[in-house]
Amino acid sequence: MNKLITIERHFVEEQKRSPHATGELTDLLYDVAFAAKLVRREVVRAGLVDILGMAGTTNVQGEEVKKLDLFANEKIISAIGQHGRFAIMGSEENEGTIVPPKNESGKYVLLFDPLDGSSNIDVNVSVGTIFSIYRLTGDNPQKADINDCLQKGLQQVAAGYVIYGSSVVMVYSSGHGVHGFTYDPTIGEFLLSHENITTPKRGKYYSINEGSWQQLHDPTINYINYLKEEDEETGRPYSTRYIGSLVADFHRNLLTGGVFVYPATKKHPNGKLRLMYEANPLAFICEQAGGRATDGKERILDINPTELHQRTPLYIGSENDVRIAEEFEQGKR
Ligand code: P6P
Repeated sequence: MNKLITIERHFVEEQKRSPHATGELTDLLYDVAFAAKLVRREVVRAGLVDILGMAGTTNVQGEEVKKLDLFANEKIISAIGQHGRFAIMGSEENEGTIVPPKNESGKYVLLFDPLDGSSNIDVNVSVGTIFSIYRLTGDNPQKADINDCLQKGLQQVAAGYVIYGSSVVMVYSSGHGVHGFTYDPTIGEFLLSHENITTPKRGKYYSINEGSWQQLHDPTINYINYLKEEDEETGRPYSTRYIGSLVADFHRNLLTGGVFVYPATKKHPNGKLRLMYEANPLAFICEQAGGRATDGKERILDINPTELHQRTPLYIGSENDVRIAEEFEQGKR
């Protein structure tokens, strides 16, 4: 019988790898896992209670916000902020930074997308929470400000996501590999189900919104056409898989191999996805699993952020596939 390892037990074991660890990061990850359980409880019953539908407001991206987005956002801020372990937070749903309700000793920064892909909630398609943890740049939590949030992705100390799908899985890395935990509602625990996830060097799926074909620039068109060509030696044509929920598309490609592409388009000249809330945490996970993530020219984790909600083109997944995509984007193919 497989050992039943809860995510909390795993956090503690991971902490033992760092002899100087104070346990504070472990506590933060506890809080994130707890918040994920609260969000899961509502997401899985969304069809049963009047929590669906437009909340009538729009978020900073100008997108309609559904009630579940608001709920997830509020739960994460309150469930995590109450322990005073984070000095400052940023949410994809909030324009500015958030100083947690209780900010005493926190030396960490939390950035999160509370419920990505929320336009899929009403049709029971997987959605996800994405999170990213950095250390404060200074040593005084009271002086934490937006500059503590605008750090390069390679400064992350931990990152992960929760996918609310046919099962609820939390995937995280604190720099020692990528590990997945499946929620068991009978005991209310996330149990280790995917230890040391490594992503195949080359996949068989590509994920892009083909409906944007007229919006694409030539290098991207050339790349997608390359993937559609018949070539047995390189496993082409690839199959297209596009759910329209980043966490779901990323998670499938992480496990099976493949490449997700949301490029710069005529409509989104800097891409649509957010650097700090989506690209950086997933790039951290992807690289820890042996994959690659770039904006077509630069490694995502090396991008120097200038704005909290800045967008970036994103090519992420199997290393060889992303490298080929880069060659097309850079005109080398
Ligand atoms: P499009 C969902 O709104 C989201 O932010 C991601 O989860 C998803 O990958 C992307 O946008 C889908 O965008 O333009 O293809 O509908």
